[in-house]
Amino acid sequence: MTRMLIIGPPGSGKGTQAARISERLGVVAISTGDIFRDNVRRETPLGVEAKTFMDAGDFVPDSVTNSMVRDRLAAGDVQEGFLLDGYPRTAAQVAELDDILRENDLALDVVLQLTADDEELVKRLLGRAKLDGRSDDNERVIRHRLGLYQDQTAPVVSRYDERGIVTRVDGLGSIDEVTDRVMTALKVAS
Ligand code: B4P
Repeated sequence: MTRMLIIGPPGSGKGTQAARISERLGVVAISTGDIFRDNVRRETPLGVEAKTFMDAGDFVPDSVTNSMVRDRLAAGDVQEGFLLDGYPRTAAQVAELDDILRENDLALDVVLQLTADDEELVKRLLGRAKLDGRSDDNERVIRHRLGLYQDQTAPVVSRYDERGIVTRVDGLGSIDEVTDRVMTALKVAS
């Protein structure tokens, strides 16, 4: 059973690799970004609240995000393992996740960090913008999201580094190459 986080800057391949890891390890992947986007599409109260922040490339407030994740992790399917994609992104979210896991008698096995340089990230996200026109994939908003990652999410990785559970994987190269590296890092034959 694997309980893991995948962390990386926007465009590093988190969502892309999370889907593959989930399939290979047979664990449920939970992406906060996907849950928000689904709510935006369905125009739920959560989606209406999240949309303004997402369009600007800002984080959705911790209170909103934390209660959404708390509800999701209460579902029975996480007992067989899980992969959280895009959460936690702030110090307050780390504290909340610690509480949720403690209350449910769960512990994290590994935090996978994907790395890539800013120019490659911008290039990928502008490429995605041409294909699916995500409202937060324009250069100004992308650079803002990269700045937020450095300011708020890089310190999150340091917190897990102190606990000795971070595995870093180079996110450059083709999607298949990165998957191979990830699987090797997770010590699972790909
Ligand atoms: P996310 O959905 O997490 O968006 P993201 O950081 O851009 O990552 P994503 O998973 O989509 O992209 P990936 O790197 O896989 O968050 C979106 C927004 O939701 C946030 O800005 C925020 O507003 C809100 N949010 C989410 N979680 C939150 C939280 N915890 N707290 C507060 N707010 C939160 O892929 C990017 C592109 O690169 C794809 O087109 C892909 O095909 C391509 N790609 C991937 N790997 C590649 C490779 N090896 N080579 C070439 N291209 C590659």
